[in-house]
Parts: sequence; C-alpha cells; structure tokens
Amino acid sequence: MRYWLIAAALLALPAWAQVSAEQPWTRATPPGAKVGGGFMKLRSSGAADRVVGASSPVAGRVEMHITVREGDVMKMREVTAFEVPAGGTFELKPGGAHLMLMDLKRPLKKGEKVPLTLKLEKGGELKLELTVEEMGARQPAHQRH
Ligand SMILES: [Cu+2]
Repeated sequence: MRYWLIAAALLALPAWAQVSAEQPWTRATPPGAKVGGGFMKLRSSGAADRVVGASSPVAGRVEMHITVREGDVMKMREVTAFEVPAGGTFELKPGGAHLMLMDLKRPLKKGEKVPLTLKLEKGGELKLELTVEEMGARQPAHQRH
C-alpha cells in the first residue's frame, strides 16, 4: 500500500517537473494561413531542462525555431531543443526563438485558447493553452513562409 501511494505521488508530481510556461500566446491567423507562432516565457524553478518537442491539435506539427541574422536578412532556423537554464528563464518571442505551428488545420481566432503540449526531456509533458491575440502589424516576416 505504501508503495502504491509513493508511486501515485511520483506520477502526479514528479520532483523534476520544474518548468512552467508564463503567458503562452499566439496570433490570430488569416484564412488560408498555414503557419502560426507560439510565444511564452519558460521558467525553471529548479534544475535545467530542455524542450525537445511540441504538438498541438490545430497543427500538423510544431517546430522549434530560432531567428538568426544573415547579412541584412533575419532568417529562421529549426532547432532540436530549447534549453531552460536551472533557476532561470528562456523566452520565446516574436523575432527570437519561437514555436512554429505548421500545417494549421484551421485559422486561429482572436480570443480563443489553443491547446499545446511541450515535451520536456526530464519533466515529461507540459500541457498549456496559447491565448490567441489579434493579428498584428508586428507579425514577423517569417509567418509568410
Ligand atoms: Cu518560425
């Protein structure tokens, strides 16, 4: 019995599940758009961890991108992980590192919440909801690709 209780406690609250996402958001997309962004601040209250994957029911797949400068042009590059430092933060924001929702199955509407799951190397799955903000003029150029 005692073992069962311990196992249940470990499953419910793994000691290493220390990464949380603050203010996850995305942008509304025009009809026919195939991609959207995903932004948030990831915070670890303990050990370092890495985001090694992501998925959402509204997207065919979700990639992890960073933005790099090549001459005068900002380009996106896919990476295999985002590193969240021990006791620190990693910010996903327009013009920087971000999640890329690929092959959108439908437009994202302002005000709705879009489910998204992050896969952490140590912490397992982190389920969250992206708040859909309005389509903005500050939409990064890469959203057209
Ligand atoms: Cu991107």
